[in-house]
Amino acid sequence: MKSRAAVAFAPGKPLEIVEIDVAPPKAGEVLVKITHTGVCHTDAFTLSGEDPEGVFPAVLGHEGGGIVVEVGEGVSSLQPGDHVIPLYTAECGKCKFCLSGKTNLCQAVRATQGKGLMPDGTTRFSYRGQPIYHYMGTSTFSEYTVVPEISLAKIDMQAPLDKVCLLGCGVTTGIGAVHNTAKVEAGATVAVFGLGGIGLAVIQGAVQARAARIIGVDLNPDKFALARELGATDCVNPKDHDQPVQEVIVAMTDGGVDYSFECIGNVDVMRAALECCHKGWGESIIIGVAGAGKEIRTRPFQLVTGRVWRGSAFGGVKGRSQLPGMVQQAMRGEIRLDPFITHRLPLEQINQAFDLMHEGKSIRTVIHF
Ligand code: NAD
Ligand code: AHE
Ligand code: ZN
Ligand code: ZN
Repeated sequence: MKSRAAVAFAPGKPLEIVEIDVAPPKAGEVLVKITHTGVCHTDAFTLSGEDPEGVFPAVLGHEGGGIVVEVGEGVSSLQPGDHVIPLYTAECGKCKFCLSGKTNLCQAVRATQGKGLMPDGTTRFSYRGQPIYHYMGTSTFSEYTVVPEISLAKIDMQAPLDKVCLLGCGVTTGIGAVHNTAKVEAGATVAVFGLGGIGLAVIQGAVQARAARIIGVDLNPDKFALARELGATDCVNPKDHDQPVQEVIVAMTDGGVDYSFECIGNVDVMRAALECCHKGWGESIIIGVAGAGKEIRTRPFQLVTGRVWRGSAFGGVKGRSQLPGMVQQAMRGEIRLDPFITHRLPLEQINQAFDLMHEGKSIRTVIHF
């Protein structure tokens, strides 16, 4: 079938809106009509050419919501008409990772997914007879996409897809990192580096966890008002201080925070986020994605003296079993999505969504088809 899609033909170039061909779903696959998709910084990261797994031409996008159109052979858990959120972290329920009880990082389709391919090693997208790669197993920047059954969370049909699409990445990642990865407890002190969609979702999670103090850090002071509205108790702009930001936070918190979250993808900030943690127990969670060749560093003494470095992918959330419940929470108002949606644009204007992000003017732009 034909599908309107925003195609990344080459790194560093704007997306091109073209009509691509989408082949029918094969065994274990599902054809989904995407109604809405957010634009996450990770899409921009991969488009920039910094992602070691980036392959071109590709249909990017991984924060979408849509409706099942057709199921392939053997698909039993979904049928046409079901509302779904595509998952870049699948949940097969059978692999060593799924069965470990220790991680959400199902590996059932991860190897082919990282190469921009469906599990059988081929692609369902083409343009003028040439293959187009998938992205993160989701490719939500196409009106029609093909996704493995195990990479779809079935959600309440009453849920507004134009909002809950944000649970496909940003909001779930931030909230999940607080509860599943850090396990922030009531009364804790928290620092959040980067106040984009991910950092603001961390703030929301920290409020749910009843953290006593939530310190937002950003170089762009325009981000502070919404951070405060969502529950940040303090906002720090490193540019306002002569000392390194970690020293500023240690001084503000009688020795450091209990938990910090890096929501930028900057390895120098990752160091600052670790080093602003309290001696003996402070934990720093890396959420931001850093480019090819980047490495983190600190003095080992920081870890010897009890600080902990962890990472979090999709907030440690198991998508098929846990995302439907988060959608219900959003419908009950227990997870707020509206504050994240600063812009709405049609697919044809998706490049503007990337511009708004790079200019620091948006939190999330939701694209409609
Ligand atoms: P965003 O662009 O909306 O927000 C980033 C924020 O960081 C901006 O407000 C920016 O002003 C601020 N910032 C940039 N450099 C800074 C610095 N040196 N000091 C302080 N603030 C600084 O991005 P986002 O969509 O919120 O994504 C944030 C990061 O999280 C990206 O790296 C993205 O790839 C990553 N991410 C990871 C996961 C995961 O599962 N691990 C999921 C989603 C996004
Ligand atoms: N492809 C990159 C890594 C990208 C990455 O870390 N992705 C996050 C999700 S970002 C969503 O906005 C993630 O979940 N990673 C776990 C996984 O299995 O990909 C690289 O460095 O190669
Ligand atoms: Zn994302
Ligand atoms: Zn699995």
